[in-house]
Amino acid sequence: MSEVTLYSFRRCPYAMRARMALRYSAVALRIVQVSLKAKPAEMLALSSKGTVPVLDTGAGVIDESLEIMHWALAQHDPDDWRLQGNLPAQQDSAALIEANDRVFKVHLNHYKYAERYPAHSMAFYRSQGEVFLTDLEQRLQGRDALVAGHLSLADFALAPFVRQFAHVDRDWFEQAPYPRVRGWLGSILAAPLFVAIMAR
Ligand SMILES: N[C@@H](CCC(=O)N[C@@H](CS)C(=O)NCC(=O)O)C(=O)O
Repeated sequence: MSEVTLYSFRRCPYAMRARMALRYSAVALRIVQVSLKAKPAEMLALSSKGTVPVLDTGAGVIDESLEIMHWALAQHDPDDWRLQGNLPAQQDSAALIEANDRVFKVHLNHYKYAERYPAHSMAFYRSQGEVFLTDLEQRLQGRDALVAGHLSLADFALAPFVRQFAHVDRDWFEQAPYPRVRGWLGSILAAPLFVAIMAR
């Protein structure tokens, strides 16, 4: 396969998860760092909705991060991120990612930008997000991954968002009652894969 191109923004959690899957799959990749304030015309010509990440595979354009992850894993999936042959785990994974993207992400935004949502306090928005953290904490009982016995798609799809949640108030997160989530997140963020996709 010839080189594929990813339009990306370094700190965007959706772009991070796409970059992790693409790097893991070892496809030859050209990354174009875009400014969200001045998106390149070539990217908007590929996808008019104007969000990152956007992947140009040469055979088509994918402008949803989760679909980019699936595309990457279809190329190469050496550690079975797709949990092939385990349909219940695949369904659990899909539901967990959907809960992240549709519910936790909303609470994360409210918590992170609480001053823009004066209806409630920052602590209130944080407690809404903690419902999800509590689920993750329970999932990590007796294993080091969210869905299966090893890290898989959901772990990498969620980690950038949990990272953002943790970074809103690091002192709070360090003492919050989610020690397994802390350990899980810490090991993903310290691993060579994440370090590589965040390199400048
Ligand atoms: N559902 C999309 C969401 C992507 C998204 O919202 N990306 C943000 C940056 S983190 C973006 O590009 N926003 C447009 C902007 O800020 O102009 C995906 O999963 O790829």
